[in-house]
Amino acid sequence: MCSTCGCGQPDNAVKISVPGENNDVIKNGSEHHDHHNHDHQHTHDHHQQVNLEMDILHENNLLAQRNRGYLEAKNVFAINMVSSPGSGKTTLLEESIKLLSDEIELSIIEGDQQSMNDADRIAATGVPVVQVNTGQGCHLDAHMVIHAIKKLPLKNDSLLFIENVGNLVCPSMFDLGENKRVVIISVTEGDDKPLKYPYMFDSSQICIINKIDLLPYVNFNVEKAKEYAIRINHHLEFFELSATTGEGMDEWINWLRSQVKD
Ligand SMILES: Nc1nc2c(ncn2[C@@H]2O[C@H](COP(=O)(O)OP(=O)(O)OP(=O)(O)O)[C@@H](O)[C@H]2O)c(=O)[nH]1
Ligand SMILES: [Mg+2]
Repeated sequence: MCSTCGCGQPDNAVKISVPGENNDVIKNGSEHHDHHNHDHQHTHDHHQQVNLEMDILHENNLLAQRNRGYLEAKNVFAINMVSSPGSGKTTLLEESIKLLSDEIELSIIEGDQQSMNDADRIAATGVPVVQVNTGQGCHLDAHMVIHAIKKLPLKNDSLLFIENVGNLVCPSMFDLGENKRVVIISVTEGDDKPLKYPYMFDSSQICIINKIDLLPYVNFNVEKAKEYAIRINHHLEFFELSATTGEGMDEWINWLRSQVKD
């Protein structure tokens, strides 16, 4: 959590950038960090820490509701993509963009601690993208998303993908105002991930098992992974796919189409 993992350090600056344009810096990512910093005593008092965590999450939830209302008014369907680093979020986005951008207006928010790498990859597809660099932060929050949305040409009746910072822990606690949270695990990570990081699976509605092209080479039991995930959250819907070979992509793309139409 923020106050214990250190991701909300007071000197942390969040950068919001569009490839090829000037960058904005927003202090701390959230106003609440500033506010709480006034009387920060560096105490390890448990109650104070719990209160701080509750305040941070409460403020985030209010801002997420504001995002949700804004997106709903524009009929924008927003997806928050969460996973550990390297499970294939950006690759899946690149491939989904190729298959969907002719029929649906798309825009992307990229979250990473540093670099414009993912935003540059998305910009190469021609779809509008904003990069949020969280600095020491290990998750996006609703306030960062408000700033990022302001930089996007967000069209009515469109689809917004938010690629969260690669991390299976902290992003689970931060509602961004999305319609659906999609957790991705790749077969190189081990099939026990749902049991070890249950909060992410509990707070998601969709689970994608990616890199199935590598199944012959790794020790990953798809049925076991699904069974573990269902133990945590029996509402989860699954897609098994390979973003690089295209296997299983049709089902995922058809699901996206159906969500935008609704
Ligand atoms: N074999 C295989 N490799 C994949 C697949 N999807 C992604 N990769 C590879 O996995 C690596 C990481 O992919 P990314 O798309 O950058 O992963 P990410 O989740 O966006 O990573 P972060 O943004 O750093 O968290 C790259 O080398 C991809 O080519 C897949 O379906 N199969
Ligand atoms: Mg990425």
